[in-house]
Amino acid sequence: MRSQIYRTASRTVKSLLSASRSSPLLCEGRTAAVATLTTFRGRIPTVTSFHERAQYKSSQSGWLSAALTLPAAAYMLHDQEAHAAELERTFIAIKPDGVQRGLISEIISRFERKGFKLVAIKLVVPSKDFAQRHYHDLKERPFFNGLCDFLSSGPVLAMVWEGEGVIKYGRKLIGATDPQKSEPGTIRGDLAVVVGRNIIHGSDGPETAKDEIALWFEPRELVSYTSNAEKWIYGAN
Ligand code: IDP
Ligand code: MG
Repeated sequence: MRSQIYRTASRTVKSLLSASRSSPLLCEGRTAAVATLTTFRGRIPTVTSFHERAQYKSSQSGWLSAALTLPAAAYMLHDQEAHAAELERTFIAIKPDGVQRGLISEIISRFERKGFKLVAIKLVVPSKDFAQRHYHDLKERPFFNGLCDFLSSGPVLAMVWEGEGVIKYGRKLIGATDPQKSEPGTIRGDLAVVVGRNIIHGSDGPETAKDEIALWFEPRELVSYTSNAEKWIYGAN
């Protein structure tokens, strides 16, 4: 009897989750379900992006009551989705030199193979003004003008990557600013020679990650999804 209730409840939650996947109008419900699962497990709901937070807030009450009627299912289901909602995001860009040298797939594959998840990507030619906004914290440096000229000189591959510790570890994958000092095995260490052509940018902390993602992407360009590999990438024994 108990297991039958669980199966029925489980199917109901599953179908609600999959319906929300197929309809953008329902994605609000899915985010709320994720937040609800986190609540139900006795943890503080941590929903990372601001638009997810807004969605959670606007639809919280309806889903909370639904979850109360589906306790076992809500407890068991989609653990990885609850986890995914807590993961951090960073802004990574392949600069014009990396794009022109045909290093896009090489760089993406390093982040992908590590286990990080791509949640936004686009090829853009930034204006000089945009480049100046991106590098605003370097405006007093002598190379600022040349740096902004260079960033706006051709296509840049702008991306957002998601994963546990992705901001700090993304910087490790990238290597030191000056490729002469980057360790072999890092992107700059393996693929670049001088600081003025170091092929890639990565946010250097949580605040810059948030600001840079907001500068380069509209919230609707960030795609929240569960990757099949997540249950093999995350877990504790
Ligand atoms: P980061 O890219 O490793 O975060 P930052 O100090 O934020 O390094 O500098 C931004 C970019 O400015 C670097 O990636 C590099 O392209 C460029 N840059 C930094 N220092 C120099 C320099 O001394 N000469 C020329 N360009 C520089
Ligand atoms: Mg920097």
